Amino acid sequence: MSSPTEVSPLYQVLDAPAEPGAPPASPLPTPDLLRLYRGMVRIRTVDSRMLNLQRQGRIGFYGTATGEEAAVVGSGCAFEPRDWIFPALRQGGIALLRDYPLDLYVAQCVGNSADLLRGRQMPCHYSDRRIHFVSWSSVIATQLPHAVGAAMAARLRRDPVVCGAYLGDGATSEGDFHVAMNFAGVYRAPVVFVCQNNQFAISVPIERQTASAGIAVKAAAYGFEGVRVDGNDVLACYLATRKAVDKARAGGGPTLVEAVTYRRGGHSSSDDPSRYRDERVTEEWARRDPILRFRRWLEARGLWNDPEEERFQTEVKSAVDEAIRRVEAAPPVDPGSMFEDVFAEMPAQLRAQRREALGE
Ligand SMILES: Cc1ncc(C[n+]2csc(CCOP(=O)(O)OP(=O)(O)O)c2C)c(N)n1
Repeated sequence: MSSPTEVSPLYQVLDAPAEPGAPPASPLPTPDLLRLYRGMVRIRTVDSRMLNLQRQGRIGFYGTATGEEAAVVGSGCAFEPRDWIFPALRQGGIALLRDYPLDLYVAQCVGNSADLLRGRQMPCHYSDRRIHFVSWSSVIATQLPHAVGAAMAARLRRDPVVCGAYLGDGATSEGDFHVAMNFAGVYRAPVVFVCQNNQFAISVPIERQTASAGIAVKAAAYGFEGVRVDGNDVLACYLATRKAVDKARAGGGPTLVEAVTYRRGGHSSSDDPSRYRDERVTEEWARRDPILRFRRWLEARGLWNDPEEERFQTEVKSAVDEAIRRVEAAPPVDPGSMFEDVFAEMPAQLRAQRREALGE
């Protein structure tokens, strides 16, 4: 049982000592291991390209998951396609794991007529019911009661669906976090909360965010289990979340998974973290890079090598470049479309506003 003053040990798999005399066991079949690795490389490549687009003024905003890819991809792969994901800012990589077309991912950030959301959302607010991925609202933690509500609805319909409720450490200071945790605990909702504790909420460090010993311990107050995981260990993130998802699906109620990691970049493209933190700490975390760590693990087992790496990197880079080229060739959103999609039949005053706006 975790204590409120003592941080519980991290669950780790990549660096866990092998059983004496036993051959190194693999916790997953090779295609699953490679899916995790490729998923992490893909999101790092996409993030870096999208941040460049922002710097060049081609998109307005972007938030990367750099250094947090194991938490995103490890937990994201633990849910099944029928499960619903309620992300926060840094989980766009889960949409890509669900085979979301890169064109739609890029188009959401560009916000032109190729965008499914018709340019109405900020970048990094992907949403598509076909992949069971619900846009967050920008307002921190509001997605958590939504996730619990959707999980309850699924249970009432006897639909064996689990909801993934994603949050950052800063979201734990919001009322919505506590409302969602309490409701989930009381009704044993089939939901898994995944907190990417990247140590910062913009400039506010975790020590100023909570007086408890980490985040996972908070679950105890709501009557369910919290687990503290090495968030830079993709296998630990996968296995801990998978266990929680299986438990939720079997009627065992919610779990809070805390993936302890570090936000290596700025909060978003609008932030300069060197203004408020010691970047030597960032360099230390870079040495625990989740992608390199897993690559070494795979290479030691003969499952990955330099030529494979080069081939995959080239493939992803050219796929992203192609997607950007196609999306940027699309025309802007039709201004008249801003009056659509709220009312089944447009009321008279809206029709008048539309005529005025379009000069008709
Ligand atoms: C209710 C609310 N308060 C403040 C903000 C401004 N804001 C945007 S992101 C952010 C920090 C979020 O930190 P965290 O939850 O740790 O997630 P991270 O971005 O670090 O992944 C804040 C305070 C907001 N969007 N909504």
